[in-house]
Amino acid sequence: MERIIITGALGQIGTELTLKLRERYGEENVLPTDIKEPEDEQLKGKPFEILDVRDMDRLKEIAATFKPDTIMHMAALLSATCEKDPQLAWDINMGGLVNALELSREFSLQFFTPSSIGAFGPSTPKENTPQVTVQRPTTMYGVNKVAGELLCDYYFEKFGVDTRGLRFPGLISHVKEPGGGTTDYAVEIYFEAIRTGRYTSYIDKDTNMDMMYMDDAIDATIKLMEADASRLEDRNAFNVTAMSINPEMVANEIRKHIPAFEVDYDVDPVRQGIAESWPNVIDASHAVRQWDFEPKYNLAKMTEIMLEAIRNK
Ligand code: AKB
Repeated sequence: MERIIITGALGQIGTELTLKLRERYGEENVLPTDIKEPEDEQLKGKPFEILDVRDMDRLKEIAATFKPDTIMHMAALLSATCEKDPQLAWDINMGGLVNALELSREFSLQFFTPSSIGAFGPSTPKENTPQVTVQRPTTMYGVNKVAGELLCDYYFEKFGVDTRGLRFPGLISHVKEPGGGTTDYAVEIYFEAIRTGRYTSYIDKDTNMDMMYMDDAIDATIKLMEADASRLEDRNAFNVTAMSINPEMVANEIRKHIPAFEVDYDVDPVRQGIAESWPNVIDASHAVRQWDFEPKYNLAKMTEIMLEAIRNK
């Protein structure tokens, strides 16, 4: 991995991934792309290309000029947005993925794309969800993710494309807020704790989902991409997680820093339904064994950092 194109670079993961990769591989070797111009000061005025991932001609034009050896395909709609317009979700999530994989085949690129805990469904074992298990999701996002995981395996087996990927849990960060996900509450709650001292959660207080601090997610992505290929038995869609938490647990942790913090609940049936169809805690032992996955942040450490960073904004 030396010259990297990133799709969906203005999203929650893409923004921090771009900054970290530029630091590590040099600004001239990382080309972020997205459907609109960047507004973030850290990305403005630096190399950037407008790209709708459904436009294969434009994707090829960018690759022919930039000459990458890697593509990190982050562009996708998240779970709650997908439920509002499933047709559009298929178009962007699957159309974009096929284009990025085809580009990798044609230009011999190393390839990364995230899957998600959304690739699991109500019939999946909820506790210690294994790497290989029942995957019958009931959301369009989940259908996209399962199909995507299989497609990535197919491109490796059939065409020899070096595809790699992680099943991300909810990701928590202070740099860029997510949009349209089921796990977004776990970011909003920190921002509201600082802004207003109170938060109304759309997810019920005792609904557990896997989560991870963004620094761990970015480190895991780079570690997997740089891992020795001969150690990778699973290759795509590795389960990764750092904590299994619910809104009440996050609220209690925030109260250690802001004792007057108040939380109430106005449960959204759509996002609550999605959350209940996902695992409570997944098993990340394959990632640990095959490429030394080792998250550094637990709820306490992450809460301290989130509150401090948002306060300083
Ligand atoms: C979402 O909630 O849709 C995402 C995810 C877990 O994939 N954060």
